[in-house]
Amino acid sequence: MLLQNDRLLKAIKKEKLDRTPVWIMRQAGRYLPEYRKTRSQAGSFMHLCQTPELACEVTLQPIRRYNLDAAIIFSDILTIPHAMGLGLQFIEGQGPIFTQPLRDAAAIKNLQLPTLDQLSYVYQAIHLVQRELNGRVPLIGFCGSPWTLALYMLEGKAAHGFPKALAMCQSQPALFHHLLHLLADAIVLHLKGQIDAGVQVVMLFDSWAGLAKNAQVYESLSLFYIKAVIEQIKTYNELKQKAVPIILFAKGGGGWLHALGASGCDVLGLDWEVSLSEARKWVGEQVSLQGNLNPAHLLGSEQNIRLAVKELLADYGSGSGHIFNLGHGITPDVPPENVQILIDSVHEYSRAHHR
Ligand code: 1CP
Repeated sequence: MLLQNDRLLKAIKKEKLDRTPVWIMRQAGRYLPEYRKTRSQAGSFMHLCQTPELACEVTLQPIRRYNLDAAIIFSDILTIPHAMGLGLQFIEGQGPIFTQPLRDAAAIKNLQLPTLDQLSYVYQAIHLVQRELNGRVPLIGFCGSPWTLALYMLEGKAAHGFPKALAMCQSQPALFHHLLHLLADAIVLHLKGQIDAGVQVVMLFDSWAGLAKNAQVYESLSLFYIKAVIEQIKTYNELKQKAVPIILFAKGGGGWLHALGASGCDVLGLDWEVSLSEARKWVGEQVSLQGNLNPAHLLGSEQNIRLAVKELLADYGSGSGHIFNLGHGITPDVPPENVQILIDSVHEYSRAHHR
């Protein structure tokens, strides 16, 4: 499919651009009234995810409203554990909960890879979105990293610090590695399914990278498996004569930039604790950078949002290789008009950095 707007792909390849591309993590979400409406019509978050027409609708909502440079398929990283039988539910005000979390060795040993069939609602949604987008902007597919998924599956829910999961990681390392290995295979399967359905970019969310206690632990428990996933996606690209690039977002991974940059990913997504100019010095030759405005800036005044955007663009400096984004997902309390201000200021101020 010929893309009318290929700024994202050009920034990934560090090709010359007119301005910096911009999209927003969790751009389809509760800050948008149209999302809240579709969400309440759907009844539950899972029904929204699993009904391709509804998932397509909410994927397109931010694209209709704003001049964004990418769409991201509406789904969740926890659909893989759900397909593996953990029973995902979203309880208002509490976030995700599994009805069958992994509580013992037997549960982990009995886990099976999901089938493509169990996740086919995601691929159907991708087909619908691509038909509607008709090349307007590229579509991003995604998965969680093995480490981040393992933490949720062992904990059973989103819990501060994931104490149960980390205790299990300490006490039964071989079993923990068995789980990570299986998850890496499941992630490869799901990313291939999304590539076959037509996404132009894939993204891996290592949202809990920062919970690894040091670089060595991160390398062996998270990055090792991420690299295996990246390697297999690259081989798949060759096999299918495609060139679907990989974005790796590692929240809290600022201490291991060098290792992240050498992971084989095409783009490194950063949270706001890292300076883009510092990151560019460390890894900027190997990869492009995505990020990393603190989402809290979107709660400020117009003047402050514009200033924050200007400063961030200046921090990256001139030339291609930067994709403007937040350093983490947009929060539900952000006024939608502030997102417009952010996008307009990226459009306005970034041109000077591409002359
Ligand atoms: O009721 C609702 O509407 C729930 C809010 C919500 C939304 C909008 C959840 C529950 N998931 C999503 C969609 C979602 N999740 C997308 C959609 C595409 C887009 O960006 O527009 C994506 C990419 C995700 C990925 C995701 N889910 C991550 C990784 C990104 C990140 O924020 O670090 C994680 C950690 C999850 C788990 C999850 N799902 C939902 C929530 C509230 C959470 C986080 C739980 C926690 O705090 O640990």
